[in-house]
Amino acid sequence: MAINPPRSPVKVIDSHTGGEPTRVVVAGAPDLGPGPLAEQLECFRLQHDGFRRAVILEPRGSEVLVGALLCEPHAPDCAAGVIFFNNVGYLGMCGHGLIGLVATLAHLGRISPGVHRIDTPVGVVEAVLHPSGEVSLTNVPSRRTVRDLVINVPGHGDVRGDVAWGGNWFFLVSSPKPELDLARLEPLTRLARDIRTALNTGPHPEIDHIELFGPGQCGGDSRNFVLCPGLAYDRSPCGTGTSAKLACLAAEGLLAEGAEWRQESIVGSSFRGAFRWLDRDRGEISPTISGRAFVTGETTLLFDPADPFAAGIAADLAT
Ligand code: PYC
Repeated sequence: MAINPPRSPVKVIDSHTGGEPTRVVVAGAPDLGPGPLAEQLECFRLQHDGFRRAVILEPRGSEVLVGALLCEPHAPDCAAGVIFFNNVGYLGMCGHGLIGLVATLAHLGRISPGVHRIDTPVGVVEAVLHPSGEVSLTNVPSRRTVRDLVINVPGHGDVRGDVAWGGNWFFLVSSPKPELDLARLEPLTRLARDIRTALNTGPHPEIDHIELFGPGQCGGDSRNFVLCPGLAYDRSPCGTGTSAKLACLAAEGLLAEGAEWRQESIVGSSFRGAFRWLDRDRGEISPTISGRAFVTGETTLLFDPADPFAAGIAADLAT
């Protein structure tokens, strides 16, 4: 695996969606070829992982950032292709990141209000950029795969929840329901991390996001705390996590097709969600998530060959 940092400048545009940052690489990215996005992701992972690390890890980035590499779309009629990445690897899809990407393309004057198809490694996502700046994305088909799983989590006892796909794999915890307050980030992170370890070392190695729920506190139907793969928590309500939530609500008959669901994040930001049935028998839905992103900066990242931290700071890079 190649972990050399880039040598040339890399232009990025930063934004946040409901408080969660996205860093879109707009120039200086490696060429991943014209193949399907899943193939381009493999090329990125195997040949250019040093690029991911240098752009997203400290000291140029942080574990909170999600990166978005603009690439050649492969599916027909797409305005762009995108591969999302973070401090520990790659994401199939990213809802807040897709909204950030659309806001960034609008900021660059590359798209205007209307419908835009975006190619991702897990399928095509359709985004509507509204004249107000709000973005509604129709995510990849989502579904609940396991209902009411009970798992013993050392130090916490029995934990119950559903497994669902919303573009990433989620465990949506129904019990316990801890108090979701920003002042409690440490115990919430510990609980979610321990749940993930129990799932990953047991029956569900694929699950990389854990979603805890409580009552809405700012007018939403529900508040969540989402633990991301690299142990940061999502400041936004998590677009793929909200898609997974909609799949569970649909399967359980708790939300009608077309009805609105307001999902709040732990920082109090919110996404509006709704779904359309694709296949009731398979529990497959098409979720739509709406939110807004704001551009926060335009930066040129520089990589001095003499910089001992040009490749980023990570345990496996320590000297
Ligand atoms: O919005 O889907 C999302 C997301 C995934 C990880 C962080 N945000």
